Amino acid sequence: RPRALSGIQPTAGSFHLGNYLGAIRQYVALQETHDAFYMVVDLHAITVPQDPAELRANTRLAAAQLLAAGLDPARCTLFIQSHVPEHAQLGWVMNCLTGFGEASRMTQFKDKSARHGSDRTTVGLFTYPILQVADILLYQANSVPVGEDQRQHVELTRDLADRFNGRFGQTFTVPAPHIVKETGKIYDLQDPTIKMSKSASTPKGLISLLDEPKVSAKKIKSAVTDTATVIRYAPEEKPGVSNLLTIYSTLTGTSVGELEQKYEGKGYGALKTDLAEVMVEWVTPFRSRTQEYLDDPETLDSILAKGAEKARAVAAETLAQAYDKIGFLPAK
Ligand code: AQP
Repeated sequence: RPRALSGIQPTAGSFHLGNYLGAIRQYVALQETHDAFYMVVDLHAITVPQDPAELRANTRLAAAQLLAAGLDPARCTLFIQSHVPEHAQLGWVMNCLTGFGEASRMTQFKDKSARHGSDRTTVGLFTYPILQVADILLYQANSVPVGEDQRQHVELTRDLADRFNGRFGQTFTVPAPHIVKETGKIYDLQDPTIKMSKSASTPKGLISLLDEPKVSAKKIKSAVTDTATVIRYAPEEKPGVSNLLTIYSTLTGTSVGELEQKYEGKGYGALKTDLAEVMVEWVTPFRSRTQEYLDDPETLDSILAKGAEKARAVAAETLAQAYDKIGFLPAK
């Protein structure tokens, strides 16, 4: 089986609809076809300040949500990044292969550091894409399910894998991004020209999956559309309606074409009311499943312990090969 690897930050508490449709749904799908490794990336979380107690709670909460969304520990390996020290170790190696200018071109860093203010931006935030390179290469991943915003980081991973292999001999699998065209970028409900994002979106623009369902329903109903009334998928011309159609179509498995037909001659209000209901039906069981995992921390921790053990076996082997190729003297 080909390998898949991806990670998600525990920082916001609740995942948002963009995380789910852009990434987590693909994690669930790929566990059927791939030897899949998924992790909660707590090392990435500390690139911005974190309260220790909150970080610990949010890490468990993130794992609980991934299980609630459909990850099955019998079908995939779910673990916490800091439980596998090889990530930081290979991360250092990758830092030493990356050009400063090359790292400076990462647009996510530019966006995020602009948001935090340059005096509060850490070196960790600058180098986090390089840690991500190590995350992926440690598992010899073929496929990396992510949203569109992560494409550049997977490209960097490919470049560094090629560079290492070229310099030291074949060691790493060169991975490809797995980005679903339709849902690779879910947009903010209030400003459908920007992506839905935990740090850039306003509360009204962001659907947090663990919010009260009626809060999410209200946000759908007050989503920004345009002044016309025709329900048609046209991302350039009608970004708001098109975003709602994408969300509706993905959550229900109805094609966008069928939805356009269903709402022909009806106003935006009808579409939003129905989508609000679809959303409530989706988040209600998701919230209760998440709570069930949180109520049983022993089961959750044991899933994560087994996951870390499996992940570590793979990561340690890859790291040992890389260390050997580099010329590090083996510890006796
Ligand atoms: N709006 C989105 N549409 C599609 N996919 C998205 N992802 C994030 N936003 C969207 C994907 O979710 C995965 C996990 O993201 P992350 O934990 O790395 O967090 P992030 O990218 O930092 O998420 P945010 O909300 O976008 O955070 P900020 O505001 O800090 O930048 C990734 O695969 C991502 O592509």
